[in-house]
Amino acid sequence: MKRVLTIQDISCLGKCSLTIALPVISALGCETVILPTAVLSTHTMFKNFTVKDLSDQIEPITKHWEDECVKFDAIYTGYLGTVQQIEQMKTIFKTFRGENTLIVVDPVMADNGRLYPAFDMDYVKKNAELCGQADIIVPNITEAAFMTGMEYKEEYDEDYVKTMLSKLNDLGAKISVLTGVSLEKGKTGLMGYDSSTGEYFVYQNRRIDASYHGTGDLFSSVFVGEVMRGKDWRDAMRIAADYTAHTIEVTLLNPEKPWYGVDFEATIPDLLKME
Ligand code: PXL
Repeated sequence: MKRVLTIQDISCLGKCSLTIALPVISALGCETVILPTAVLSTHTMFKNFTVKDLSDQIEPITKHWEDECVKFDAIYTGYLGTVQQIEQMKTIFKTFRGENTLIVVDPVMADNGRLYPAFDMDYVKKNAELCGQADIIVPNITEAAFMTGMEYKEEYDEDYVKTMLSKLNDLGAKISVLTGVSLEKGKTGLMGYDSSTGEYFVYQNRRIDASYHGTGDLFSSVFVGEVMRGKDWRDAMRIAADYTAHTIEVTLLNPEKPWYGVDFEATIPDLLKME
């Protein structure tokens, strides 16, 4: 069985980061090892959330794993809290990166043209450095604009996305995938670039006019799980995009109208059948 280490916060209520990554990657048949970077009462879109930073636990926990000679097939990082934690990720990559360990960095820090609360340009710079150490990065357009210094645009053409991918590639990851890329009216999806082949990959899906928290984490978790199941990265991306869109549609039908996260629990059985 593949073993995946995922490093992100736990938002106790809110359906994002580890409360998505753990069930989803496990459902895809991987042993999922978690390293929580902080415990929050809810994600940061709620008001008055509490935060307990766990930076001081990262070193002793990983030291114990090192002593136990633990190996990982993949390491996937998501929302981190501080510049110091990004530095800690670099050490973890160095310590646990085996010949075949896939490192996926989702530089979660911004959306819709804006940084999330508590992040600044220093954090952006450090995240760009961390991306440089990954095999695959999956920023959205906002995160990529911040990391590359490009202007954030809501309307753009393929050339804008290609330039952004080329600048992302300069950060140093092997494969860069931009999420939330809309190249046709009524569609959205992704565009990726593989530096080892010079190939682009585009996938466009129906655009759903709804935005929920945690859908980026859902996308990345499915992607990591599917790659671990043996899928090519392009197929894994397509499945992750289709599944995320399907889950948003199912959530929109929920008469309780959940606002803070999607009903991925209802769609996991569908995920397991997707090809
Ligand atoms: O889904 C990304 C995410 C993860 N963790 C926390 C967040 C967010 C987005 O805002 O607040 C704590």
